[in-house]
Amino acid sequence: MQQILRQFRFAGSVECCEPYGNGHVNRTYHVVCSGGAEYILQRINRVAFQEPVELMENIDAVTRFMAAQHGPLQALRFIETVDGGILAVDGEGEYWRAYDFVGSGVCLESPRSTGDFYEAAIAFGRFQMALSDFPAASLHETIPHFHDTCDRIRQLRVSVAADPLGRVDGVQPEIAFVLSREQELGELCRQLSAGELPLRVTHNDTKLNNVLFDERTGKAKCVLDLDTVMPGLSAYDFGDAVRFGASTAAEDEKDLSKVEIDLAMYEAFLRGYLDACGDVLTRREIEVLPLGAKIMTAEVGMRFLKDYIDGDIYFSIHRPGHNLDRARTQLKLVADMERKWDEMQHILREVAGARL
Ligand code: ADP
Ligand code: GN1
Ligand code: MG
Repeated sequence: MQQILRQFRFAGSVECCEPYGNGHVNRTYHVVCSGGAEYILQRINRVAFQEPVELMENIDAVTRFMAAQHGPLQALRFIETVDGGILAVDGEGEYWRAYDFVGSGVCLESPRSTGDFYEAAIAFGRFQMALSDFPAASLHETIPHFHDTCDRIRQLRVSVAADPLGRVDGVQPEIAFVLSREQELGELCRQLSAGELPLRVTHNDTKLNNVLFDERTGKAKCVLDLDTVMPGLSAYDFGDAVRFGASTAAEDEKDLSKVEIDLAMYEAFLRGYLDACGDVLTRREIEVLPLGAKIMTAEVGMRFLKDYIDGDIYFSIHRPGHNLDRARTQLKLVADMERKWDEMQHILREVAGARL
């Protein structure tokens, strides 16, 4: 670790460097220096991100673009390395980066109130608006086919066929749940390829803990975790946020009876998202927002399931069966959305009003 810490131009000598946050993909540390300067240091996950240089080019360009706008969201800022770059490589060939620590802030694992979730929606909606003129063609695809749900189903089938650890027998109901919905889960891919939905520059990983709230005002202050900023659909950002933040239980809850979609949270996010970016969304984009919630939830469910079958290669796990527990909560949420589908549509019509 010392070897990595020495490679960044931190203000002062490093006094403390400790694991930080609840991300599933990168390895994150909080660094405190003499004099009080604080940083986030991250080891980039090479299973997820095969082209770290391109990944960093994306984030660097996006954060600079946002900083130049002086908008309400604070832009992340990379710390330079001693040789003037933004990436450091350790003795094992792992890639590291550092950011200014955004202070006086808090990341939430679940909204404390509908007000929190409304604020998160404002942040992701504003984030999308801030990037509406960003040159999308200059962005690298950091994870090819990231939200291509049809391809995710194909990948699940490949893992099921390979069954490297003999885990498939134990997850037949979960596999059947996904495959029996294949047609509907492919709906956003189909509408995108048919040109019925516009590609925008989206965040693509809109978990609540990727927003930092100002501790004092309770307003969203900064959007974090820009690894997957790429051309995408508004329904991806809306849907992924709802699947995480509008669940009544944690993403890895073992007791599935506790897992439901909270319609008050869904409504709060819908209001915030439309307040922030509703004026630019097409009618069709607004119509498919509930479908986005269902498809993104099923998609993450099948990704957790695939990773469980593969032997827990992609997502960090903290206990045996962790990815299976996560997969099950997501599929339970999908089932609950199906039960509440008419209400979800009704809330959409109420909130969107004349926009539909
Ligand atoms: P992962 O891709 O693994 O989810 P993130 O970039 O989301 O990694 O970082 C993990 C956590 O670290 C975030 O949820 C947040 O709590 C914290 N974090 C990340 N960047 C910053 C930052 N610049 N300032 C303050 N906290 C941060
Ligand atoms: C990962 O990196 P993190 O923890 O914010 C994943 C998302 C999943 C999420 C599930 C790059 O998000 O796609 O929805 O876990 N990020 C990547 O919790 O794969
Ligand atoms: Mg994250």
